[in-house]
Amino acid sequence: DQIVADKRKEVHLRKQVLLQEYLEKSPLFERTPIRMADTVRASTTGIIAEFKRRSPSKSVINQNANVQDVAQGYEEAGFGGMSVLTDGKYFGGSLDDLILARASCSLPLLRKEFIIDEYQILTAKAYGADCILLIAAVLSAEEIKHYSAFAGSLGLSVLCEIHGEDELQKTLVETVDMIGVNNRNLKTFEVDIATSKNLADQIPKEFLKVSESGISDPRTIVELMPYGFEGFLIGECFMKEHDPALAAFK
Ligand code: IGP
Repeated sequence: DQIVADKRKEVHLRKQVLLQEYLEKSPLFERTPIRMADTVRASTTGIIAEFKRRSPSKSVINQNANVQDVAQGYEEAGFGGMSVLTDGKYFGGSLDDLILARASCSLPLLRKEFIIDEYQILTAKAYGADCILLIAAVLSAEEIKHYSAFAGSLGLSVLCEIHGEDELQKTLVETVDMIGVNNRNLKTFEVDIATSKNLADQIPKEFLKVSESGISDPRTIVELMPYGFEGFLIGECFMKEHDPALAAFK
């Protein structure tokens, strides 16, 4: 048993080294990632705007939007960052969207993905991401520690997403930069801004606080600011419009 367990670890590591050697040849691997927490703080609104074609909760949001136009629009609107869904099956995204966004704007990019392996962190970097998402609901404390440290070793920032108090404890590691409170319950899809308000004062100051999902009114941002939130992740509100780039200016 021990031999096989050790062999599994060894093979996993060798695969990773091989992949890293291969991906390191991609020109984007050389690029120094932007620290998203810094640009979010420096922006006037703190908005991280998302590119999302579909979602399990809403099905189709926008099937025709062009990621390059949207990336340019988000940058011109002065946002603090852009989030790009790369899951194909449930969100209609891809790594192509990420690399096209990278080519079209200079905002820091968050690879919005369900990360369960180092492979996805390496590809995030190779396709131009600056930041990765770790979802506490689907990862153990050990995994969060391990994946955030690995991302950090590549120069990538880490946004760790929580929905409840129980998940918060798992995310309190040095290699996590930002903590995002998801106002949407991933099981019931119900959205409640009170989720952010209730968790806010339990998040230590060293993390940039982000409120995620269900924000469609500037008044919600103003309402959340006194709770210490500096970042606001907004998708549908822009993407549901025919021209999300234009919607970003409203
Ligand atoms: C954006 P909204 O309600 O503005 O479209 O939400 C973002 O928070 C949401 O897409 C999201 C998400 C996620 C998507 C939050 N956490 C995890 C996929 C996976």
